[in-house]
Amino acid sequence: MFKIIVLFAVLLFSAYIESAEYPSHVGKSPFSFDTINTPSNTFVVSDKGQDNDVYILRDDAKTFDLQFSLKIDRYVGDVAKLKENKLISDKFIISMPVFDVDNESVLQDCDYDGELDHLAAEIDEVYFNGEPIGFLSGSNELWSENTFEMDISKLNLPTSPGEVSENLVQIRIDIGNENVELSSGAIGCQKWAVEVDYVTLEYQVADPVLFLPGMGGSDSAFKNSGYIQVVEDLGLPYLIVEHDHYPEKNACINNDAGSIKEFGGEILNAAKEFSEMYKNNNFNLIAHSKGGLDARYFVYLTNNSNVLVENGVMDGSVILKPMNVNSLVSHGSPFYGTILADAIKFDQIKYSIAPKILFADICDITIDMATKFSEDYSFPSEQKFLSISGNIDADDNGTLSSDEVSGNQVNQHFSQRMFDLIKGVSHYEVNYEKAYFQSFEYDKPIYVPIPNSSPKQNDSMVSVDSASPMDSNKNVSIYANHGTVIQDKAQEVFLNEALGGMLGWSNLK
Ligand SMILES: [Ca+2]
Ligand SMILES: [Ca+2]
Ligand SMILES: [Ca+2]
Ligand SMILES: [Ca+2]
Repeated sequence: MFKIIVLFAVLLFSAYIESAEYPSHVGKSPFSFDTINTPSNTFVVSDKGQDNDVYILRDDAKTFDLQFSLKIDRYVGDVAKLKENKLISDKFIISMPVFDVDNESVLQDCDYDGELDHLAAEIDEVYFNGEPIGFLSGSNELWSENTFEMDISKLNLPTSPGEVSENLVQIRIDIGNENVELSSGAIGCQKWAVEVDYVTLEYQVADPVLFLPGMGGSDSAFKNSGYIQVVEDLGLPYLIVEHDHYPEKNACINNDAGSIKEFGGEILNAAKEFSEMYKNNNFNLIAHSKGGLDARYFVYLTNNSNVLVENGVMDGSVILKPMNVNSLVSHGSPFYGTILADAIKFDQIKYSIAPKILFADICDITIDMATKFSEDYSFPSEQKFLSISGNIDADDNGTLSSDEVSGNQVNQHFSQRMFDLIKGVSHYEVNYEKAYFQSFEYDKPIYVPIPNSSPKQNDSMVSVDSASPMDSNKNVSIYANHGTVIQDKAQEVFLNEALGGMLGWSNLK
């Protein structure tokens, strides 16, 4: 019985080892690489190659005595643009723990002729991608960390998604004694040996962007707004996560925020597919309208289901890292719903059938549903969240001019009606009165609009309050309607916060 338990324990333990996210450290140095950082596509490690962990002398038959291959599979974007925008580190760092770099010259009879020879101290020359970059330093019989800082332009990064680039660190051992003249007239002495446990290289870069459209899921709003171009100009890879179909569940019947969960799950699938190609695990999100609610659910999924994606290669093994969201920028997102959806759901406005058919998810942004959803799936404070809200009535005169509605999804007449509704009505109360259908008695709902205590600013579809949730780190309100809330003014706010502001996209170590 005891043996069986032990066997099970061994099986469980080995299963655990196999599910590790990167190969564990092998080698004698006291500084394991994962005490510095976890291996990934930006912290690349060579630990177990044929030249790792061997204590060897110079081999005169070889140009390089030691060679370490560091592979990068991540496509970071347009490096020149990233550099210009400070979204990639200017430098990268090569590090390696090395054993026994002897600093002192010695007198020793290397050619065994009975006469001492003057031998140089240990000089081990390091090369990166064929170029000499310096010498190892350390002490007799001790491990020492060696680091070399280099310009990012020297790093071989993949130039397209799917490519794997290679970087070579090579070392020539004991070159000071390669051509030393010995007392017998012979040339060269193999005096000093050295050992390298592992080699790492580290750089920092900002994360790709997922654009999350609002209801209808079309990519056209983001494309027409110029937002895509702004991100392209930063040099970052991106994807517009379109959804070209209606939600499977009709939110107006199910009442369970099902469409938000459905589209949140679709964002996760799209993100996984993107990661497979780009080998990134972190994302920045830019959402319009209901996309902000979908984003909440996607963030919840990544934080709670440990989705592992391929994130680098290490000595031939794939490194896995959990998918994660770095930041969210929302634009006119109805986090606490919109009275417009309530009015449509309760048939309190003309033509309410059409939007219910066109957008089967409209009822998930009713005030009660969206508010409960935003509370249930609150955004973690350690992830950055910028909310941008729109106020359509730029001159505050209560009347929407053609300028104010320009770029909105609906015409001036509808914009004004929706603006007035959101401005004036807080919510609907439902009373029931007895009614008859043929001879059946039933309770007929009567919806009573309850006015706002004070007029609510809005973008004609979503109020400023609803688009400025309690759990965002910062809210900025701009003069814009629901269509233009992703245009130039919003893009300017976004850029300020991404490059040096609270979103921290350029906070590279
Ligand atoms: Ca000699
Ligand atoms: Ca040595
Ligand atoms: Ca090693
Ligand atoms: Ca006005």
